Amino acid sequence: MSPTDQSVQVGLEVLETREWLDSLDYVLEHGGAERAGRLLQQLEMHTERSGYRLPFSATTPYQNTIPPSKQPPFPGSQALERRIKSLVRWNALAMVMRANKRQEGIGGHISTYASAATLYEVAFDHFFRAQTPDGDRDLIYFQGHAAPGIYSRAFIEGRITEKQLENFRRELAEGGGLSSYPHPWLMPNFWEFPTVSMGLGPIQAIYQARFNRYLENRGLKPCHQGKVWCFPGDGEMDEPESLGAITLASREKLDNLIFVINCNLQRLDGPVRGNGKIIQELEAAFRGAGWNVIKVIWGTDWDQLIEKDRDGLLVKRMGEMCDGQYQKLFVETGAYFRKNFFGTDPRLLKMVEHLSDEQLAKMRLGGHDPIKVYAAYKAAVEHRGSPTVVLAKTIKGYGLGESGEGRNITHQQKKINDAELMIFRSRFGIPIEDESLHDAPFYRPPDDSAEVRYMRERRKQLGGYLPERKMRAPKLEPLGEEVFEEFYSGAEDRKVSTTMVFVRMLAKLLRDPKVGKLIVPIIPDEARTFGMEALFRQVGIYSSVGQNYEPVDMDTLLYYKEAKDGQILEEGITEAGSISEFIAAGTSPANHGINVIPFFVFYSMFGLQRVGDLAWAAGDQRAKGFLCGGTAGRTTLAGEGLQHQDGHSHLLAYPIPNLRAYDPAFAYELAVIIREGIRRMYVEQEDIFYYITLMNEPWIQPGMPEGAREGILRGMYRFRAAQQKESKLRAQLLGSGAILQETIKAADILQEKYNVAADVWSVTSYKELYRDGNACERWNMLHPDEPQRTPFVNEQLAETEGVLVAASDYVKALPESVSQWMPRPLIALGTDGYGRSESRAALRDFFEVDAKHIVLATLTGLMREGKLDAAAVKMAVTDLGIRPDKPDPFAS
Ligand SMILES: Cc1ncc(C[n+]2csc(CCOP(=O)(O)OP(=O)(O)O)c2C)c(N)n1
Ligand SMILES: [Mg+2]
Repeated sequence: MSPTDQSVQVGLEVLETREWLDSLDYVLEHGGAERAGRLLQQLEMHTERSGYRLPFSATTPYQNTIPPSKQPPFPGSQALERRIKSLVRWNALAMVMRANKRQEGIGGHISTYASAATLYEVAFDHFFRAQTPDGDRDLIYFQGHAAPGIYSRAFIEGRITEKQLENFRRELAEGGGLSSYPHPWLMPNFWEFPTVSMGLGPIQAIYQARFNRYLENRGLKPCHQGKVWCFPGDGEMDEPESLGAITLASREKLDNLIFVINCNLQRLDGPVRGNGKIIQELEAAFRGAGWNVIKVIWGTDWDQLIEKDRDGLLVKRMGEMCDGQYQKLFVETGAYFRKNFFGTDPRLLKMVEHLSDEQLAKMRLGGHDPIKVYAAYKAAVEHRGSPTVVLAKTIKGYGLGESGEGRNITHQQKKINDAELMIFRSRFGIPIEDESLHDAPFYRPPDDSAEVRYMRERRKQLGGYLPERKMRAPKLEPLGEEVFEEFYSGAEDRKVSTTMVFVRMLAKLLRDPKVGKLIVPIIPDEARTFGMEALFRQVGIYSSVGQNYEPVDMDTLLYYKEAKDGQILEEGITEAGSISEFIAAGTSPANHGINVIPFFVFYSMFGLQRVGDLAWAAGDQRAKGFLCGGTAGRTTLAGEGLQHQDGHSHLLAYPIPNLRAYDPAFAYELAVIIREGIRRMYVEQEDIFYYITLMNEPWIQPGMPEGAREGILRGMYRFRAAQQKESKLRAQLLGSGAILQETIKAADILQEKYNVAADVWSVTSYKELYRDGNACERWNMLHPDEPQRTPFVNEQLAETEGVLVAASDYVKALPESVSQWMPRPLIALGTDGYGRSESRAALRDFFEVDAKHIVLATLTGLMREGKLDAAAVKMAVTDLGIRPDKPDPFAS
């Protein structure tokens, strides 16, 4: 084609496009959007039927979802809100700068909030409701790194003192301080959700919204107007947890959920998608998942240009640029902008010829424009039928001047220089004189100033201040023994596993007239593995729509019964989702004032190991409830191999300070622990939660020995005393969970074959012993002249005689962690190593934790004490059938 032919062709195309667009405009005007939509669908179908494949696009053009014609009027005083926002910006900046001047390296972030200020301020002034008309409340997951801005607002509101602000990140300073990020553990009256570990906020927000619906559908929560707002960063969306549950949100039609993603195009090191466009990528993901997507890209300054863009030239150009280029455009001069953005086409240049370079440089982005942000939020809260995500384009470090705005280093910036401070001050109109500027003093207008009065009035209209955390639920009435007492007496007639015992206890709790309704069983997808299917029928599986199909197993007793008021939360195969649901339930007493008692039952290997960071977050936010690690132990789950056999979850429980971890062996131990757990968490309202391992190996459940209760809870008790009182060879055998049975067998062998009198101890919790030992140690160190305290483990063993041997289905580090307080050296047996698939017996032999190895360890201890000679022990090795050349389980 010659150039002339080509231009004729282009001209024709332009004409043809115009005609089609004019027709569409006509339909829109006369038939409305719905008619236009149907028509477009018909066109699409017609094309497909004719055998042509249309290019698929999950995205819409790179422009605002809400056109100016659909924008609601802005209801507040823009001038006052801008003043307030400027003051919040200033104090947020000042608190980080001052903290870093005082103590170099204390950290803090100024650029995240700088980019998000408008996103938060519009919400604080118009949307976040501390109380809704029906008595509900909005729950807000603030972006962790934006914390300075949230503190700064609370300071101007008069909720945080200047002293606290001064002590940002220095909680230990005199007068108290503010935690770096949202930590309910550190600020239990302020923060509700720890969000700074990226990805945990988004997934928790989704499950929070789902859990709110669950409470509503079950009639436990009478109000329903509250929304869940989550503010993630655009970089944060790369975390698998951030996007991992978005289809659940749309499937569940969670229109009580709003994500506002601060798309400043940057993360820590550089651009989020230098070569792509994060907003478009996220739009595709969320639209594809069925969310309502609202893009807020361009500010009001762009409206006129876009309106004049009849041929879509501008929008096309907007779509061509990648984020890396945009990042540069927004920090460059107006002339650069003109040349590099509009300069690609004379028609584009013409569109902006009436604008000076200065005006061009000031063209604001949507995320910094309250009018656009307000329109988006209003549409989001009014939207029904699906969750909404607002994708707001902003500039990282907005307003921080030459060195901070939109630069790759901006995330780490803690300070700006005096000249920049001056520009910032003047740009945002902060009434601080040049002379005092260097110290970046805080500024709070007086209580009777227009700003403070306005913001307080706005908050009053929205039900009060937030964030605010407090215990909103009343204390639970203490439980009686009815549910638990049958487990104290044991059952000699049949073998049952602790998992079976647990399920029976849960079923009884569910039937209890007082707490039955409050129990929340949460299971990813293994109810049948744990023998919990009877609960399907008993209380039903929660489904927001009930059961719209006839279940295939309808004719069986234990069919898969879904119901709108179902009590079981069967989450599907997502441990991250299930523990997020657990956290939502476990924080419900504080967040909703509704006492519910969650029991999250999972394969123990896929708990603390798989979702440890969420468990840590659960502790931080003071979640209550029971994490139940099913099929626990490295040798108990026969045949499942390396990715199922858990020998370390109890070790992983050590670092979470308020997590109480137990490895009970018997029904009565479990009953005592669960009963006490409910008392401490819900009657005493202690901020603790529980990790309990459950096993699937059936055995005879003995009755509870006299006086065992205290020991069960504190970590150990003597389960059985040796019968031969006169023997000179003595041993104390410590066993836990699954391996307690091996310990008992070992004691029998020792008595019968080797004339060793061995007491058997059940260690229910090494962590409790460890905690107690350290507490005594510390107290003793700090109080040298007072009577010294004795660790419980020492108290228990001090009066005993003989060698000490401990065996568990977990790594040796557990018993070794408390051996320092034992009266004599300890020989620890455990399941260090990868293991094999294999049967229980073979695995216990492999790991050297079975009865014969416990016997050998005991004889070895006696030899070390000089009570047996090596020849006797060597003979025992042979007699017991132990191969000295067997592979080392730790290394093979
Ligand atoms: C799980 C996790 N990994 C890494 C970090 C460290 N980190 C803190 S902020 C940040 C960048 C955040 O970027 P973005 O989400 O885009 O937020 P912005 O500050 O740009 O709003 C990183 C990597 C973290 N907090 N959590
Ligand atoms: Mg970012």
